[in-house]
Amino acid sequence: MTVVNLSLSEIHDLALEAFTQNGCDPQNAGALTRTVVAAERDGSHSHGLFRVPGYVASLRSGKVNGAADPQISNKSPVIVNANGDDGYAPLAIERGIPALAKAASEFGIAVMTLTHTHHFAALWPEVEALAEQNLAGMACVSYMPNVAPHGSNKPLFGTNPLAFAWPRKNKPPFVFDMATSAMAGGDVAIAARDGHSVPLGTGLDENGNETTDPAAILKGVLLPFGGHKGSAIATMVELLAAGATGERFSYEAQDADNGDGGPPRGGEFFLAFSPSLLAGEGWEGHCEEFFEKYEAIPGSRLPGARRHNNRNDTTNRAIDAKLVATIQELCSRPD
Ligand code: NDP
Ligand code: PYC
Repeated sequence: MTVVNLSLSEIHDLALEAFTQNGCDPQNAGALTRTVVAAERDGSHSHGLFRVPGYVASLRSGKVNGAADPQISNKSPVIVNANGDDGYAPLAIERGIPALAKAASEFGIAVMTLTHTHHFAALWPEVEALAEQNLAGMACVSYMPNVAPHGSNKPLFGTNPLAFAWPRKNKPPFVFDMATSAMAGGDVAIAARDGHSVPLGTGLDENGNETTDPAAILKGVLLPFGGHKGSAIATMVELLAAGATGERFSYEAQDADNGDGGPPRGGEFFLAFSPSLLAGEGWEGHCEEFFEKYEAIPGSRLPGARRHNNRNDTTNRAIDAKLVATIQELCSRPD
């Protein structure tokens, strides 16, 4: 693969231009660009610039509202709704998190439903934003069916990520953010693009046979991580992201989607709670003892540590040259 080396500021300018030239107003373009730059900064490669062509496709098709004006309201003191006005998720999330954090800090626990949005990004930015307010946060989102329930070869679930963050004093939070498929769809697509194989167990080809060929899996189906256990968690994500928000299950999202390659409309579920109010005084030190024990175990590392370490790297990022050329082309809007 040929790469070009771009600074984070060049990545910012490239993404911002692509969004602005394709119908995003400054607020939506700004929020989307922040997620793309954060992903490239942290090394979340399948959810940074790689997603820009998909974002642009849905702006051009008119499926996603580039001038969305998300509205935040309370259904009860501890239930916040962020209605995204059919735009991309990042602006609605940025507007909704302060209301969710305020409710969870005051009452100990709160939820937020995100509706009328299109989610195409990693989830760690939203749970880390809660941890920055000294709250624990959980978020999950469904997609379109490309993952088969355990024991079958018929897609029903999206890759349905689940993210969780726990605040730590003067340290980056503990964070995990994972697809509930054996591999995120974006990583399978990148492996196919780069001609790499994937581990057996990632997915099945269109005849239902196990394969290490990512291109064959993209025509077939992904498998949940961890067999029946991952399948159960993927089901929970469908129920939280669609059942509990009133938004679309993955199969409903696909039925309503125009197939432009960008993300369908769907929901996201957030839970935030205050360890300080739940556990009381001394909770931080108590948890630090646990983290110290964890990190002292040879061979272990905390989820999130790779990304947080990448944040200290201020050097240029190596980006696929073909992807950069594609995005540069997308910056000129067709007549
Ligand atoms: P990974 O399998 O790469 O990582 C999952 C989690 O495990 C991360 O928190 C990671 O931390 C941690 N981890 C990885 N290796 C280790 C290790 N050796 N020891 C301890 N922890 C480890 O993520 P996925 O491929 O499953 O998901 C990638 C992204 O795709 C996520 O950000 C997800 O939100 C996004 N996604 C978004 C979707 C959407 O619909 N919007 C759908 C599906 C996925 P670290 O990051 O520090 O390596
Ligand atoms: O990587 O599976 C994925 C994905 C779906 C939507 C955004 N990312």
